[in-house]
Amino acid sequence: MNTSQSEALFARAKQSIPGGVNSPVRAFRGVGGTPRFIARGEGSHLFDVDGNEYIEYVGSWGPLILGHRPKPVIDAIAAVLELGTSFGAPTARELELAELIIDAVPSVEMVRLVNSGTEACMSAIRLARGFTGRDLTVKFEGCYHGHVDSLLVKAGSGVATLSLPDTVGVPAAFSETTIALPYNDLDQVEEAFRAQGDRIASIIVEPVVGNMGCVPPEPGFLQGLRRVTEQYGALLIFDEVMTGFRLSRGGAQQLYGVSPDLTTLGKIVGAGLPLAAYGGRADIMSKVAPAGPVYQAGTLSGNPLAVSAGIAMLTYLEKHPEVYDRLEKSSAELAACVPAGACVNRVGSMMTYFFQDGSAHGRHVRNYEDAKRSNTAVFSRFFHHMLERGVYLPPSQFEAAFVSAAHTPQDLAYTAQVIREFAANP
Ligand code: HOZ
Repeated sequence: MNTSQSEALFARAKQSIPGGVNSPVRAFRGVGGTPRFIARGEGSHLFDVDGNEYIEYVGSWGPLILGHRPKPVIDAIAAVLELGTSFGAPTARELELAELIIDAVPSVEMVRLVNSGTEACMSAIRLARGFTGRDLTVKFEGCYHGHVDSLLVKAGSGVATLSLPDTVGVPAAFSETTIALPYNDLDQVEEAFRAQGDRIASIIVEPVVGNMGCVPPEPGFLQGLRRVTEQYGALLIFDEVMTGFRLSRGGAQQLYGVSPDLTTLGKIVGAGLPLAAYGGRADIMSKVAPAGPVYQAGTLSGNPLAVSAGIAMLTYLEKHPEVYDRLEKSSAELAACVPAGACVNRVGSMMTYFFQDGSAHGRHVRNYEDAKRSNTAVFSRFFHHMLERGVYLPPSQFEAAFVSAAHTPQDLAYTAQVIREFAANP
């Protein structure tokens, strides 16, 4: 495969952009080699600057549930371009998107639009502190809630991929407001609350983790978090940036039947444009400025292009519930094909092949400790085997792959064939 253009661009990019990329995992540090510079996307396919074509399972890290350039989204953006790109004043479209979110996500009664998942999570934990008058946040090891200072403690995603110490540049005073516990371990949550429950403002959790690879909640875990937070008067925040509108129209909270106090959304809600949101109980959201005293603002919040894309996406998903059946079927087909030396975790259209030493079968990755036991050298070889054969997966063992409604039976059959060709030989 000729990658000379990507190589030249990457060498040049490293001179002017830290590490040559605008978000760390893109640099391929977790797998080695040269990141592909992308020229364009169409449906489930990516085309790089050297003219190579890939069936892809990154989907811009989650937003592209309908694949690249779905017509309703592209048409909506094009129509708004004629009207202006930013006003810094309210628009009717923002209200329309807010109402679509409230209609779809069971626990959300009021919502505030922001620009990124990081912003949404940062704002949600601040709001929880303001509402409860407490300072501490419980998070789980290997979960990633954006690059919020206090939430980088034991973080997944790029922090896990690069094995970075998670507190460089973060004052100890910020990290000390975070209690990091193992995912899927309710006993430790109960112990933490017994010790300092009167100081804990919230638990923030990815209800299905995507940022240490895909790790599902064990039966009773999310329900347990709901019970403990209620018992101690803390808030439960579901970070549904990845799972929102993906695992069902109402997200993981609808799938598992657990109602958080606050929810953060991103990715699909903006249909591939920079848009995110946080929302939840009206009595809590009413504390956000200017309705209340918890400050949060943004020049581009509710940006017309992003909002129009979000409306088009959410309207499409509302009118086409069969998308979720299709995603389930396609994803199950793919997950049935496990590469040599790996085991698979999947919930709906989120999945990860974990390369665990020894036999694949019967192993379960249920938390960050388990995920870290993966053989990243074998994962890298698998990743490059797939890439060379034209299948583009997330370039890290600690990220979830996403199936889209644009993946065709031919895409899936080809992907399965290439997976089968991989011989682990660790
Ligand atoms: N942290 C994102 C995935 N969990 C990666 C974002 C990007 O590199 O675009």
